[in-house]
Amino acid sequence: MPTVHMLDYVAGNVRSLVNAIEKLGYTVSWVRTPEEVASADKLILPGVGHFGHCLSQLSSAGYLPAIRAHIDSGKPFMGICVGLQALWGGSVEDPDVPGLGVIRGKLDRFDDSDKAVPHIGWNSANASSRALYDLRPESKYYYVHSYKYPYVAGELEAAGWTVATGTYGAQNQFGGEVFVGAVAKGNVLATQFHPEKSGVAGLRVLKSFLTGEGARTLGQEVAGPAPTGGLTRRVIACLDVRANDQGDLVVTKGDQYDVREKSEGNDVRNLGKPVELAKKYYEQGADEVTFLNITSFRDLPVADVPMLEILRRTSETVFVPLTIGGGIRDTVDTDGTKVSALEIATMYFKSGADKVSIGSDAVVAAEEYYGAGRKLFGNTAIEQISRAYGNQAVVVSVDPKRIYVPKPDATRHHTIKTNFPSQTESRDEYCWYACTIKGGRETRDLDVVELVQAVEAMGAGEILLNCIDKDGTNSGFDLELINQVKSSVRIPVIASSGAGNPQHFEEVFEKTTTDAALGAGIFHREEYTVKQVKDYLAEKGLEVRLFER
Ligand code: 1PR
Repeated sequence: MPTVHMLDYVAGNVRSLVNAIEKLGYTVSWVRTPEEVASADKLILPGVGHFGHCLSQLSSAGYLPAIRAHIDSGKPFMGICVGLQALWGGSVEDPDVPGLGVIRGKLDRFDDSDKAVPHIGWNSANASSRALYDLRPESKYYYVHSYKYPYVAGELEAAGWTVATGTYGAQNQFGGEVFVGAVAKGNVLATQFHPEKSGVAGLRVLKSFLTGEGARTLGQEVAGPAPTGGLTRRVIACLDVRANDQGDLVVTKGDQYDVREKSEGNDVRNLGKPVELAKKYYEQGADEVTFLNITSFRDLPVADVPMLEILRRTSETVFVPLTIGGGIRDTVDTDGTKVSALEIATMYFKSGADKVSIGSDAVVAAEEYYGAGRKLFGNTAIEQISRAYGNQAVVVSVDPKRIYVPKPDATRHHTIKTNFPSQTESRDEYCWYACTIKGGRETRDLDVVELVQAVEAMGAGEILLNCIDKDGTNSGFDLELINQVKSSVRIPVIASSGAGNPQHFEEVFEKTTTDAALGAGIFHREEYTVKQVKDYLAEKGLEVRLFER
């Protein structure tokens, strides 16, 4: 099998990239010293996390001259995500750390005054009728980044680059920021998006690089449909996983978090096998797949080996982002060894996860944060994992439930006036959302606004917003909850719990500014496919990623 060389310096999920390359019929040979770069023909620089972290590591290990020499020699080079950013002279993310300087200028940060940052999701890479490694105007690619090179028409082109752009923020009245999604010149290709996470469209780009076809045709004029708009509405399929009474890991689904059948025997509801279902939803067009190990608070990390296996096997066939949650916290193993949340997360990233989701531990950390007068000590799971892997890799899963009060000053918590008063005699019209831990088993004196603001300060990159009252009810998302949380943070929010039909997805995207919507039972019970939901959204004029084979 032909070989491609990949730099082995990076923290994060490179397993998916290796899987994607292998699926295309190539093998990966790891480059572990600067000297080995010289023996590479095709070289890939993957990148996740901070610009400064990535460039300092490359620099201190002595890689930068070797990479420059590879590029100058005319041999194929591809940079991905921070691997693209490394081509520039620097980034405001880490102003003191220089980049490779192949392209003049400095990266800046997306403006978060009018939109969520990081920019997470499927966006265009529009090369304006020029051939650029099989990028297609109608396709969407998966991006996850806070920093970008702002596109100025003609600037990079004047230096010989062919450029593809994306636009973020165009869906609101402020207009969008146009950024560089991919650049190529001669032997060099770099993508801000992750081709290995961009489904069929991304695999085409990788193939075009590996076969050399992309370099041969670069810049030629191509006819094609008009490019579509910016960021799409993300639809996520979620799989709650736990061992059933026979000890097999199954996908289950609760009603307000109760996953046991109401019938005799009271078994754990079994809705299918995790790896098979994940593949099915990928093939239906799911934009992401999330696994939640819902009984992890009982287990030790070593007992999570089956979850690692699920991730490994899923990442061989599913080329969209994978999130894993459950049990990510500092813990002590059976033999007394301390295992940090960071170590557990690392196991998951190495097995193919792109993001980890933290539930109970985030609540405890937030309580400590407020207890210490809003001070950060750098030692929480969220801080440690986001420092090592970037904040885009850390999701906080929130399990709130409504607590009704007669008037706002009846509690110290952030209340809303609700259109759905309590069912009690008092018909209370105000409520706050209490955070819970251990899968809803314990309710804490912390409200959802306090939680999301604390975890944003700690470096979480995204909120997975469940709602115990709505979970499994098929009655639609809790729009009031989503609006309260969206107005409290700048990071993206995934709406979850209650999806029962495609109209509910349309409603949550139209009536809130949620960044993504997640469904579980609706897909597991085969009431609707992911494709049906997305086709419906498209029919209603919402931007979605089209289904590609
Ligand atoms: O606390 O860090 O160990 O993480 C545990 C994780 O497991 C948390 O993310 C928590 O949300 C989840 N979890 C724990 N118990 C349950 C349960 O159901 N008994 N599942 C549970 C939460 C939420 C979504 C669900 C949506 C949509 N499930 O995954 O799929 O509510 O459902 P729907 O579309 O069918 O309404 P830690």
